[in-house]
Amino acid sequence: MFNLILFGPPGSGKGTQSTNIVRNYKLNHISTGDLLRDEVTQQTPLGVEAKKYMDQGLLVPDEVVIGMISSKIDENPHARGFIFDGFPRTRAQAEALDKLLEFKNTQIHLMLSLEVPPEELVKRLLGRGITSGRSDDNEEIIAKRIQEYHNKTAPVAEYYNSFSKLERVKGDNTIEDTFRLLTREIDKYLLPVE
Ligand code: B4P
Repeated sequence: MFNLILFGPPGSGKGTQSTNIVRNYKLNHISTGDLLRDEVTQQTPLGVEAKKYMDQGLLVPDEVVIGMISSKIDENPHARGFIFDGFPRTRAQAEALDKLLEFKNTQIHLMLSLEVPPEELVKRLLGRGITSGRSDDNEEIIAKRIQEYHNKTAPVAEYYNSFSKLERVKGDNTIEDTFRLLTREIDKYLLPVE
């Protein structure tokens, strides 16, 4: 099993690149953003609670997100591996993920961090907001999300760096060029599936 974290600030292209990586390597995709938005759409109790945080650009509480991840891993016992997109976003989430994987006799093998300048992030997210209908893709909430990222999420990269699992990848090229840089790192661990 090969387990990858795709990391980076809001709008860095985690969701975009995950789609390409899943196609190439046949990993199971776990996006906490997508899972939470599904819960919101279905108006489940978890979704109603999560929406309060998401609409303000704040992180959803750790225990909510960790519970969701745990059941997704359990649903796919024969996966070739997982790509975690937008998770972990706090040190507590990272430690919980490590414990969950250890329990299954596996681990995180690699964290790829997409590096994109702040002005490009804002431009992309405002662009997406025009068509996505996402209530968090507006100027005020984008600023809040980037601030949350710097306060709570950026330290997670240092956590994995301390285990020599972090690789930083330039994320402000075209989607195709960024994908090539990512595959160069993944290919060191896993062959693409034809
Ligand atoms: P997410 O759904 O994870 O979304 P994101 O960080 O905003 O975007 P991403 O980096 O995936 O960017 P994308 O590829 O779409 O989080 C949303 C919210 O959910 C959070 O704010 C939080 O409230 C909550 N949440 C999620 N996970 C959580 C967790 N673990 N703990 C607590 N709360 C959690 O790209 C953005 C745009 O850029 C797109 O329009 C795309 O087309 C464009 N783009 C991408 N790459 C490009 C490139 N190379 N060039 C030009 N444009 C590009």
